[in-house]
Amino acid sequence: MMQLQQVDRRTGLTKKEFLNEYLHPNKPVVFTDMAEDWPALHKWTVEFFKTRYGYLEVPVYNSNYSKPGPGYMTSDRLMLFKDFLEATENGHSDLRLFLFDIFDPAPELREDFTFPTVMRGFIKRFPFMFFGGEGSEVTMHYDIDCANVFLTQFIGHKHIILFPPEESDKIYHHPFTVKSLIEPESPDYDKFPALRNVKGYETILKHGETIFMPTRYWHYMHYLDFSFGLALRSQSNMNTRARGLFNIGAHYLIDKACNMASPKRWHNWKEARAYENARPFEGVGKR
Ligand SMILES: O=C(O)CCC(=O)C(=O)O
Ligand SMILES: [Fe+2]
Repeated sequence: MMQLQQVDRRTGLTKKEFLNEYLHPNKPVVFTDMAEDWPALHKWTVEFFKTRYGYLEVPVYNSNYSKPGPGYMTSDRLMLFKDFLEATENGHSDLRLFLFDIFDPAPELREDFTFPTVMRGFIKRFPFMFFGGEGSEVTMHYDIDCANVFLTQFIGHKHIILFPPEESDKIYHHPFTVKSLIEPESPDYDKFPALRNVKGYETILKHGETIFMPTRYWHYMHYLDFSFGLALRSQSNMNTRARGLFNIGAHYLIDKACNMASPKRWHNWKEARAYENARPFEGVGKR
């Protein structure tokens, strides 16, 4: 059956330890204290965002984001930030704010955190925020730009499941996309037999903790409470940078265009390909 090992949790991790034990071997880790000196940790509350930035119009997403059809990979609608926060902070709303660049309209918020010093190559122009209500899910994907991600958690808890890039076939990577078909919290081994042989990681991320997800790592997130996160991204080298650009160009455009032309057929074709790629991994470990 699917094997999930707990992500290491480290306090006081030095740069040297991080490079040797995590960045170079491409292994995830939770830093318990990377953000401990950030003003953001205490300052960024729901009230703070509502009163200071409630007037912003934000593009919100719901769970149609990953389903084939007109809602595919597009934002649902615009809302006032204040209304979005009201809808999600206590309720059961599947609305999410994804890759939210609040720092464009509110550059002063950049003073409230610092970029990690454990590696170089941070893309300082694009810190992003993610917001979601209790119960909302971010389906299994990897980040199209192939960056390393340092995601710091605020307020509530998030269950995170990760798979390394070399496990892509076993989790039914949907070709021409950065998506997988599986629901990792309730794996369906009849539908996806190769899943029995997959190995990954999991953790529950808490307020103030930062998870490092190496380049091209698959990630799934389940908001156990209302929470938000700040994602800081870095590019390790020219290779991953080039790969990211290729992904954005080829995959994204082809996928969008084919979904537009014939959503059902394109979805089915990708699904068939994902099954074919997983077939070699179905046998091993079967009971
Ligand atoms: O926290 C989230 O809602 C999603 C985070 C994510 O996918 C990312 O940081 O790449
Ligand atoms: Fe992501």
